[in-house]
Amino acid sequence: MSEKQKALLIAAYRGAKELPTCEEHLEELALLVDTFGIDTAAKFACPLRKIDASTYFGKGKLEALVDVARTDNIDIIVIDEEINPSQQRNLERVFGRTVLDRTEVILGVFGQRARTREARLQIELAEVKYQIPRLKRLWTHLSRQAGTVGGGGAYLKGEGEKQIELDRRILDKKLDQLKKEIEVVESQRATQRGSRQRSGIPTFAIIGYTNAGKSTLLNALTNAGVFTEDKLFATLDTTTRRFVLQNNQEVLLIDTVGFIRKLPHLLVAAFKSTLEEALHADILIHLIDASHPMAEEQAKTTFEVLKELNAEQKPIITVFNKIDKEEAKSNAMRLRLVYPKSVALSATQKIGFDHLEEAIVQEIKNQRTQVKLRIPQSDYAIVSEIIRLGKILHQDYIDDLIEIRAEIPLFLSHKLQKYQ
Ligand SMILES: Nc1nc2c(ncn2[C@@H]2O[C@H](COP(=O)(O)OP(=O)(O)OP(=O)(O)O)[C@@H](O)[C@H]2O)c(=O)[nH]1
Ligand SMILES: [Mg+2]
Repeated sequence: MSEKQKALLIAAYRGAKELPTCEEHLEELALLVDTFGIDTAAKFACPLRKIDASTYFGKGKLEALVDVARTDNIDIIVIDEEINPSQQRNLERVFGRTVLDRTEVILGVFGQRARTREARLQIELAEVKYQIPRLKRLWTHLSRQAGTVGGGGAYLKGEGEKQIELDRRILDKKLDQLKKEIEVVESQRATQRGSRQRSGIPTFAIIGYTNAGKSTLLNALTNAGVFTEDKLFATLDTTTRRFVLQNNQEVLLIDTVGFIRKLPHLLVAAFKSTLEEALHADILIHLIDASHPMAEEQAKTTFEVLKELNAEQKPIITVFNKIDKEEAKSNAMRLRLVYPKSVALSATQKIGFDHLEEAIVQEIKNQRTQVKLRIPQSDYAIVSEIIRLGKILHQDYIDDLIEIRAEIPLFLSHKLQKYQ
């Protein structure tokens, strides 16, 4: 059995005021790295005034970091910043160790955890896209390994270039192939979604930062049996369950993949596809871990990702979770200033579920849609209900039918389906 690799985590901060945040970010990176299967041996918050074009960190700082790596017997360096391929290569040379950046770790975690075929394809696509500009680095790795076995990195320069060219062609081909496969899976899913939408049941997607408790909430409400754990990205695939409210109204709840700060652009596309389902929901339930010291930043991140996915206009129910925890009490007060209309609950203790249901019922009432109906004059009672609850935009009489175009609450449109 090989022992777990030991990592040194590095995050940068600009001014002293940023230091506490930087330390929180290192905590989160440690969780990510742990999820990936690497031990954290040391964490380093590194002051950074100016980014060095070739090695990201300046010379003086790097010397200190290399020292840490040596004395702590570090195997891998993990950097919480976006470093470009050549900086990464240069850093590996300076450290004499593998240097991973945040994107690579997140990709790795996703790769390990993706279960459905579509999620796997999306991650593979992101991986290939990540690798292409880094072929040179991969090749450096290989020659270093070869050097330790065979003697002196036996490749000639020209051969390396040729190999990179070859690899690039292989990856390009793979890229095309993956894109094609994804297209097929996506069109299949669009068909499934179509049939669900026609069923007309209001859908709610539970979204939020990773580890907020989304799956726990879905399980508590519906016995969905979704896997949950105190690590990041426990969920990568969406799960949909029926949920019957106390007033017997049926809704669909969707559990989704969690968001994270500095989500690599490469992965936004992968997210987008696994989140399609959720993005088509009528209403979003934004779950915030109110006990987390970075709850506000996490909520902000969620909105940023929503924006990137063009879904920030959806109606949102804001929910503070984990209020059973002591830390949540003081945080909740601060959060409430930012999100005055919110529901507080505990998914594990099943406290506050009534309030969530009320908010759900209210949102269903608020939902509106435009419909075109043909109603027999004998059913005139329905027309007066439409007038009472909605807004008639146009009406016409054809024989003994009334033809109406109206804006009505969504719940009513389900009731009127037979007239559409
Ligand atoms: N104390 C407390 N812990 C909770 C509560 N809700 C969830 N948790 C814990 O928080 C951790 C994460 O829960 P998950 O349901 O996996 O979180 P998630 O949002 O689905 O996370 P990802 O799928 O990774 O995005 C688990 O260890 C849960 O037991 C709560 O109300 N109170
Ligand atoms: Mg989950």
